[in-house]
Amino acid sequence: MKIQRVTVTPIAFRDPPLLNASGIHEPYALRSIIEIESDNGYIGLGESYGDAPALAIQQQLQAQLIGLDPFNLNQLRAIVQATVAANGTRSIAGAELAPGSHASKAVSNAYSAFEVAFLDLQAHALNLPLVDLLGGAVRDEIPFSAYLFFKYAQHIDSPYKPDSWGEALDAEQIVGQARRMIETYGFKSIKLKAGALDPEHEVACIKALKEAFPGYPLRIDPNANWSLETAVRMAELLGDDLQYYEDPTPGLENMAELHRRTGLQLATNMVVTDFDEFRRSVALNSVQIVLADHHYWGGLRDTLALAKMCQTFGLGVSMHSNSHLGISLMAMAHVAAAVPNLDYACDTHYPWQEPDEEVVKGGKLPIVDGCVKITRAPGLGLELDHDQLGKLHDQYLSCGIRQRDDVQQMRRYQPQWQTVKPRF
Ligand code: GKR
Ligand code: MG
Repeated sequence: MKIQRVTVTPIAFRDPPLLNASGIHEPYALRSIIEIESDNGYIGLGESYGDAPALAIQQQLQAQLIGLDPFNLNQLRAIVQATVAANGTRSIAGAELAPGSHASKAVSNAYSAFEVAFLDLQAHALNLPLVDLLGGAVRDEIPFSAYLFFKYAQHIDSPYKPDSWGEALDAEQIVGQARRMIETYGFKSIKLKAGALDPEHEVACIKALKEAFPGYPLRIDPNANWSLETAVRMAELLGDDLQYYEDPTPGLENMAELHRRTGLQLATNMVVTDFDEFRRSVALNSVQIVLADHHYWGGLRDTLALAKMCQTFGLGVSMHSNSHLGISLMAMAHVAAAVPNLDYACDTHYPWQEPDEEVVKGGKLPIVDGCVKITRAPGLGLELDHDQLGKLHDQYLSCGIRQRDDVQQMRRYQPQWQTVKPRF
């Protein structure tokens, strides 16, 4: 079996005005959709970062993959490494909240983008679900958490009508957002994206969530926007309210010190983002839970390797997300299905994407009782809707955004906005 067609299509979809440590989401989020076809007619799908640097590498790789055996993942990796090396690396300002766009992750994110499509193609050819190529499913229902954001009601100079979620800035609005997420999707745990407003206010919102949803595991994620002292102070206020404390403060050393001082379980998608950081984190005991993300950890098989390392060193494992569509969700679900030590519900931004903006046939994938179910259908079990793909590609062409920039977007609201880390 040989690869005879590779298509990389950048798309843009509507994204709500969600607040975070850097600033605010732009009106459109970018992704790339990858289609690989074999000479015997099978198709494999992938979804990855659509930001300009990531996209440029994916597009450079397209032609080089023609003629390759889709089972030869080592050759794929070698081609990706050689292509990235030939390009040199550029450091990208402000990419820390979209780690896949960071220059240091160029190989792992480009490899991952195609690895998922290669595995999907392999699984189609073998008439097996993709998870069977990852060792088989230890579960077929993968739990996700309700991922809450502070948000404005609409984007400044919005190019489209406001989303249906409305403003969420105070505790009552955040509880309302959680209630709608839980009623619609059945989530059993809650994560609050923090680092955007005053820390005491964000902690008060956690308290309100605790009161409104007794027994629900809670997490707060300020994306390293709190100093060590602020993180310690907030830990005192939080007491034992949290299931885990996600990236409150920057750096492996600060996280280690915070754990020493508070004893709280710390999780991260910021200080452990590759195997070298993993090694340093273990030496310092910086984090107790690693949030994996196959998009920048080097694909589904490297995510399994990460999970194994977590098990070896007694760390918990779960999953991080960025704004994404259904191919990514299903890839996350298949790898999560194969991780025996998946200890926590995974993150997903999926509820924030609009129902008319999915690129897979059948529209948005269901999340029921807080879980995504994987089936015995071949591969990821998905097919592309080419009309939808074309529509979202046109939107990419017309939206003008080529690289996520939450800082610049925030300057449209507050012209003096600076990148200060930590801000609080
Ligand atoms: O979408 O604003 C966002 C998040 O802050 C995202 O960029 C983070 O990468 O969800 C992520 C996280 O858990 O840190
Ligand atoms: Mg995080």
